[in-house]
Amino acid sequence: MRNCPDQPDLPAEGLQEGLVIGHRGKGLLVEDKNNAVLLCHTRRRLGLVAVGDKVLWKAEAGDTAVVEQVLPRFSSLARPGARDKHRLFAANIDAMYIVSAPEPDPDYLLIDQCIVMCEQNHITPNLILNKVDIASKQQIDCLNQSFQTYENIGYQVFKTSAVIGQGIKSLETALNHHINIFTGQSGVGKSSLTSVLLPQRKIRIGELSETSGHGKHTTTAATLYHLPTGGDLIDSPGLAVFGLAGISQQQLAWGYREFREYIKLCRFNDCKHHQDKGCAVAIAVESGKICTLRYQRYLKLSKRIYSD
Ligand SMILES: Nc1nc2c(ncn2[C@@H]2O[C@H](COP(=O)(O)OP(=O)(O)OP(=O)(O)O)[C@@H](O)[C@H]2O)c(=O)[nH]1
Ligand SMILES: [Mg+2]
Ligand SMILES: [Zn+2]
Repeated sequence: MRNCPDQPDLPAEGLQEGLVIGHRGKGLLVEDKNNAVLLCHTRRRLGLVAVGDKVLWKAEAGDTAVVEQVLPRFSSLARPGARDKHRLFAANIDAMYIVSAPEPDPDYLLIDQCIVMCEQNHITPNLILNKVDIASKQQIDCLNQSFQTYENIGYQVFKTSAVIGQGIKSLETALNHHINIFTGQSGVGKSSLTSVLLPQRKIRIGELSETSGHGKHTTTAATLYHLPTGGDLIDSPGLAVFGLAGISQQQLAWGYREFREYIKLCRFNDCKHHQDKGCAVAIAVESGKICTLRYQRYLKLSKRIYSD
């Protein structure tokens, strides 16, 4: 049964609100109002659905349930998929925590891509440097310097260890009452941190491959958990590249927040901030007001995505 057009806010008969907390094969795990989890299938016409989506579902004959409608989202994250189709990654998130570790080596290009996607989608990006327990003094000095760049432009950095519990309290406080997602490379400890924050849940954690030091993609699908202190946390599979699904050159530059005050001073409106004449961003880099490494990564992404 359809909604009555005069009462668009009332769900049609038999429809109930639910929250998508995970995927199972082609089905969706939907939590109902009483926190019971149902396995639902979806209508073909439904379009993209992601973890974090609020949906309307209804029971069907024979103990099955179907998702009929996706409710409007306040934010969404997409990744490029096969044949240029975007894959929805998560919905209704307000904060992202990009997790890195001393091992595997941090991928700053990936961090920057995640930040750009957040800036574009009104999601607050934060950084976590996990596994501080295994870093040597020399490694820590070097990592501190790299992460300081992000703190200098206003992003919060949490230094944690899922093994010895360092930094977990302040992370927990920051996550409180928000809808958060952990992203980052495979093997950095997203699921381990999730597990420490949700001690009552059993979450699969991977072993680092001894030869490469890289993870093995232990987490294969995003899952939403309710935090005991309030708010939600989505643990997601490891990323190699985030991709910048559907964003323009201007949006990419805007996603580098420290460029913004200079972008408006560039001589040309359509400045790409490469080697353009009168580019205020490039001048700010030369005079040390913008971190050269961040700028170089911007150039790399920009040329990769928009090479004419
Ligand atoms: N020493 C140390 N090891 C850690 C820490 N956090 C995680 N690990 C280890 O790192 C490995 C990978 O941890 P996971 O939590 O599975 O990593 P992940 O980011 O969820 O990986 P994917 O699911 O593949 O994306 C496991 O062997 C963990 O025990 C930490 O703080 N310190
Ligand atoms: Mg994992
Ligand atoms: Zn410019």
